Amino acid sequence: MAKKHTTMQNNLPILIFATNNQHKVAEIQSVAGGYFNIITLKAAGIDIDIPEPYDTLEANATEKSSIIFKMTGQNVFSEDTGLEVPALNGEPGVKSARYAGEGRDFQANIDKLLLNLEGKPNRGAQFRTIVSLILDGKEYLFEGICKGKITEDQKGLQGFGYDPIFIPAGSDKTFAEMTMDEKNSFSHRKKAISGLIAFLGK
Ligand code: ITT
Repeated sequence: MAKKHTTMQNNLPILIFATNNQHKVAEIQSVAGGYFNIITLKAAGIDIDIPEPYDTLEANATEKSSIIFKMTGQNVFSEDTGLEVPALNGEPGVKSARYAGEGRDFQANIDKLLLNLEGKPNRGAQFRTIVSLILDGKEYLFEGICKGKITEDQKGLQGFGYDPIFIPAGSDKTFAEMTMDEKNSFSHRKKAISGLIAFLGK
């Protein structure tokens, strides 16, 4: 592991996490321990609304990490995630945060998705996460996919976003009915971050 990215305290790499989503921070903190140290944007003293202007998860993830790298010159990662529903031609996909409008309202997004899926026999879906890591000025991408299905009704209070209506394959509970550790045992985000962790360990 490259020493120049390490802290004095625990000898682990330090990465700024370019996100304003505190749920993502909590989920990644819970799997990063022992592998790397996360500096949040808040802890780095950065208060900006990071844009997501592109039509792919990859381009948006790159945009988020690049902006923070340009501001700080430090090692940084970001991630962009979408819920992809084949019966809706892949929507909400890259538009997941703003599916029901610029308000980025989780409940309004869920309501719109359930309405659009009404009467459709195929309720299959997948979450896809792209992590963009900029290490020493070079970018690396990692992908994580979690396949599953959309429920008829929402269930559970944990998590965020579309968690109350998504059941991962191999479970009978929605993500919102799971503890964070249970969600991590299936999740797109955990899989993508595992790629980053394996890369850092090389
Ligand atoms: P940053 O860009 O600041 O990282 P964001 O919330 O805008 O945060 P994304 O564009 O990646 O992040 O996420 C799009 C939306 O997809 C997000 O707002 C949620 O509604 C949903 N989403 C992402 N990950 C999810 C997860 O693990 N479970 C449920 N919904 C999720």
